[in-house]
Amino acid sequence: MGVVNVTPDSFSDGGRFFDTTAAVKHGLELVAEGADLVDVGGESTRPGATRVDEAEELRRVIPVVRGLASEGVVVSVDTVRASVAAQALAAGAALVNDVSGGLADPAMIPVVAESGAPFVVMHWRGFMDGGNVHGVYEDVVAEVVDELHARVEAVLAGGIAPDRIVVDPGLGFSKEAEHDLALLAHLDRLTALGHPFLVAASRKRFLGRVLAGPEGAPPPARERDAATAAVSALAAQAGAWAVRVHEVRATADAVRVARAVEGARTEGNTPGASGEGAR
Ligand code: PMM
Repeated sequence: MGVVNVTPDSFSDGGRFFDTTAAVKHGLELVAEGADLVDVGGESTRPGATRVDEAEELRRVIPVVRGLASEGVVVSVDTVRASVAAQALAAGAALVNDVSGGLADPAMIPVVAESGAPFVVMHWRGFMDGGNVHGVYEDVVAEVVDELHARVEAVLAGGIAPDRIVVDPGLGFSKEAEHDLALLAHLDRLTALGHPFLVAASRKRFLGRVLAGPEGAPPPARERDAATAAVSALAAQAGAWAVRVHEVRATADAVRVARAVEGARTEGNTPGASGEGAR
């Protein structure tokens, strides 16, 4: 899953038309680099980001969704607003990615249920002025799995079919680096929920922390793509349904390698095991 963030800091030059054109072009490039779907979002959810109003989010997102869908791209819309999800689906989006798992807008689950589209349910503990609520955990893996389970129950009760649900641990959302790493170390526990899972580690703070080491300064976000691809390989090996990344090429390669290694495992390919191999 390649990311197209239609936010002023992503595509800052020129007017609105340029923004849309540049965003569509970028989405097509991500597909050419190996993305199977493109996630279009108009509201940054990063810590410190201010919320955009609904009209502005619609202006940013809908033309890009329409443009990419009309080119045959499988588009997911990254929004916590039901109205944006509904209009994006009408404009050709195939999937709704809600970082609040349906919590931010009570109209979201009915809208998605009605459409029959797949729904990404992320672990989320809420907005706070200028970011997300501070997460306190005793056992982050158990709590994230339990809270996701509760969200999945709510989503099912709201009429979204079980085979339309994807879960996501929500790396970096109300989580510190140690929490994100613990979640990545235990992705197998997510599979117990019985739904495919998505991992979105791309360029996130915890990777900056890992790369910086105990004393150093974290490298800027754009210098975290190799680290992101490493997470993509690990996530693919753990059976992820998708990885959400800004830079697709390295991740597409990482996923191919993980798949090839998995293929060698499942085919029971052990060259030389019959005694005719290397001497
Ligand atoms: N993270 C961001 C945005 N959308 N969607 C899902 N499903 N999971 C995530 O972890 C997630 C997301 C924030 O990342 P960005 O601002 O770097 O795109």
